[in-house]
Amino acid sequence: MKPSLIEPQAGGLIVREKEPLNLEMPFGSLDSFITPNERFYVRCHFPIPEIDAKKWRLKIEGEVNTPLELSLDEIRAMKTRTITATIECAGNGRVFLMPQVKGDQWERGAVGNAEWTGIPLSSLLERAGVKSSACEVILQGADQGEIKDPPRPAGKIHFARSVPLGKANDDVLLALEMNGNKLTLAHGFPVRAVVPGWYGVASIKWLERVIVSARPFRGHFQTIDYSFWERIGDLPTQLPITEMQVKAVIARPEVQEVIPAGEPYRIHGAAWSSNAEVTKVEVSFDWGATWNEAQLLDDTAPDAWRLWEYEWAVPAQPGKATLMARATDSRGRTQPCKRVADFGTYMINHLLPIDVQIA
Ligand SMILES: Nc1nc2c(c(=O)[nH]1)N[C@H]1C(S)=C(S)[C@@H](COP(=O)(O)O)O[C@H]1N2
Ligand SMILES: [Mo]
Repeated sequence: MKPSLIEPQAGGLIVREKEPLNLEMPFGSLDSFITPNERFYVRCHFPIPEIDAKKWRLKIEGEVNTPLELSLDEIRAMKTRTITATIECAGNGRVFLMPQVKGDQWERGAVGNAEWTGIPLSSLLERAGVKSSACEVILQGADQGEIKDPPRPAGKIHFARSVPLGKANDDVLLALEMNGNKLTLAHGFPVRAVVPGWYGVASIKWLERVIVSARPFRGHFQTIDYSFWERIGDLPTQLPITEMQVKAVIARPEVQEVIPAGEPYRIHGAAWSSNAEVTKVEVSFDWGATWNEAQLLDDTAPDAWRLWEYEWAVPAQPGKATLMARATDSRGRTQPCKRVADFGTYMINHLLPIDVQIA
């Protein structure tokens, strides 16, 4: 059966953009550790490419001893692995930035957690034989388009990102399946990369080329776009966006939800980080003056989010309340109170107040 585009829309996703297709999960509907495929957000920069699975080939080239060209059947015949990984778009939460910035106005739902089955990138690299001159692995998608705003390269470009050779060999997966089903077109059929712990931008969909490079790649989607500033002393230095920042997001209540006074209410959500475990989620009702520890729920996996809940004794007095959640991870990182200005329009993990009505 041909993978369809209908599937993601069937899950009641919010349409942020039709062309290119950008769909968001209504995060208030979070009710399971694994995000069902039809509720997993979709982020595309260019039109979804038409791919003929029979003609499709994955090329591995560059600093390798034996360049390869593999058919889908050849890839499917290789030894697979299944991992659970959370992918968040680096622009998730952008609607909360003040003043408003350019880009898709994602709320809370440009994030999902799935079980991915595929071939470790390391096994392809091993087959091709990486030369000692190699430092990075560039992943190229089949999709292409023109960049609208300068500075921009001339003509159409492919969507592409690089990962350092160490990360490529460590845990990058070339996924064929998402939650036990063949990838849908929107999620990158026939093969997509999954780069655990990194923002979604690195998880290249419709993968068609793997280029092993002897020098760092400075492509559009990791310099002009999808980059941030880090300071060396006072001096800002530009870096590509890679690891996800620690973050807890409240699924329910929703902003302006009306909550019955004097009854218990289950506040719940998800929390994730990168290359670390979420060790604590806390909830505050007084703008962060005091914090109450939430309960982390059962399901865990190294690169997956953690669901959490907190039973709130809702005041008997009607009125307004403001809720905030914050996560801490095993690397000792926690969320900043205020927006980090050097993060630009990405990596939005400062504390977000959720105003509700008690009635
Ligand atoms: N080829 C290609 N890969 C891509 C993109 C894209 O536009 N083209 N978008 C990236 C971004 S920014 C994100 S957040 C994830 C989203 O993956 P999803 O659509 O499966 O949720 O795909 C990444 N991989
Ligand atoms: Mo993204």
